[in-house]
Amino acid sequence: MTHETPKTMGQQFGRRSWAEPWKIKMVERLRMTTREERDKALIEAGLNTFLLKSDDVYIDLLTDSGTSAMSDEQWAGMMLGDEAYAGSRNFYHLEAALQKYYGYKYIVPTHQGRGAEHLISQIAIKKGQFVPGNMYFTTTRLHQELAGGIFVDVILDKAHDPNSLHPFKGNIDVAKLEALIAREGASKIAYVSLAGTVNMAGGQPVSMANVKELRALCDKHGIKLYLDATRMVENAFFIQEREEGYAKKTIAEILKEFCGFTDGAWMSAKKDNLVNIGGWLAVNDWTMFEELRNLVVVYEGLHTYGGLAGRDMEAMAIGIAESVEDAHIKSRIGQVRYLGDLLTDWGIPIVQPVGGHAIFLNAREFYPHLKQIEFPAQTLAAELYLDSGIRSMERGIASAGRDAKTGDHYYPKLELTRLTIPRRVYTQAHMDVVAESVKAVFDARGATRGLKMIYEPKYLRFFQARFERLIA
Ligand code: P71
Repeated sequence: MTHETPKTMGQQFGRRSWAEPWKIKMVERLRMTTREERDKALIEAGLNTFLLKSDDVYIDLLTDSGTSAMSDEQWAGMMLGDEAYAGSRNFYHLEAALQKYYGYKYIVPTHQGRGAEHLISQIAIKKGQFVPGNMYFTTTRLHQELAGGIFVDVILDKAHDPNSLHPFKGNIDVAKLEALIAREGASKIAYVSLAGTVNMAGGQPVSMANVKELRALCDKHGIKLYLDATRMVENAFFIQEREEGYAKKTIAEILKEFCGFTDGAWMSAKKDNLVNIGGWLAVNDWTMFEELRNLVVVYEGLHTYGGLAGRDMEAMAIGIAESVEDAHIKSRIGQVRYLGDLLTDWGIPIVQPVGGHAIFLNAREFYPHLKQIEFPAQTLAAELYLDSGIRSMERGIASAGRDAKTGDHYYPKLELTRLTIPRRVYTQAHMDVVAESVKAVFDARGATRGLKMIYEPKYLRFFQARFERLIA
């Protein structure tokens, strides 16, 4: 019998190991389930992972939204909530943190990202105007459409190719944007909607060079440039790593420089900002701020709380400062990459290069025998849950919805199943369990059949849609 010397992960990769820049003070126990229990739970959920009870989930990779572990300092901050209706001290802490790290002048808190999207869309879009953006995000596009806008995807073509290794696949194709402006005229453009690390493209970053070029183009035509800053801190990491001249700058410096090229931003603080609930809007223009501040009281709450408790704003202010620490972001993205490296090495098709917040399994290549209308990504999410109790999220045809005019399904090029990694929550051992489960489902792929949708809600259908297995 041969004995192999066990090796640490670092040794296997020929480098020194690194570890998370935190230690665990409190744990939340997880429940393991049997395959029979999961089979029953999955059928009850209409084969939709959004409809599973979290008690039936072992490792929850549905989303990185609101699922972060807060630090002891954030929890301490929760005790310092000033729950005054107006002028809460915590609002001023939040305002100061946003001014310091993102650099915008005026701040409006909201209950979460879509609250902010609603307000900015209502104010900045006139009916019939175009909203060019770097790929759609579900809630962002819906609010733009509800405000009468027409979303136009102007991201690089390469972003739609899961195998392209372009380092900044989130970039806007400036030629596409110029063509739109030339065709429609600048007055028909509501604003340019730029997202840092593009979620639906696989968490792909935007370069500093791209935002500079966009600034110049927008200035030339008098068009506003607004940023979806939801995962902009993660975007800053990729600039530091990949863009010339940024290796020695800190994440905080890069973040502020990037935001400085934009007119304002909206945010789902449930991601980068390390809180379980919250969002914000920030702009530099006083008139725009006045309008936002006025509308927030209609839909969210007074402009110094925007639907949040004082304690939520305090946790956010502290989370913002923690989120821009270089050690934090290195380990956060390092963990995502670790899982991606395992899967890549095993020949499992994933979106390359690995992005900031998740691994996106390429369900088209995973199940080449399934048609897109048989919901390959939804099928893969169901199979993964059944195998091991891991919950992932469909990001393909079900998420894309239907064309509002023709009523036809959108058939997105990307048909993906997302394994989203919450921040500071799971360990390397959890990632190993996830990788092995994906491999087991991959090895059994030939026998897997697709799904049909048997219930379809009108808005954001993927949340509550129900499916049935197709019988061979
Ligand atoms: C994610 C989410 C949460 C989500 C939203 C819709 C469907 C499924 C899951 C939310 C984002 C986001 C970006 C780039 C705005 C929002 C909305 N992402 N922009 O990825 O990723 O923020 O959820 O706080 O309202 O799981 P909100």
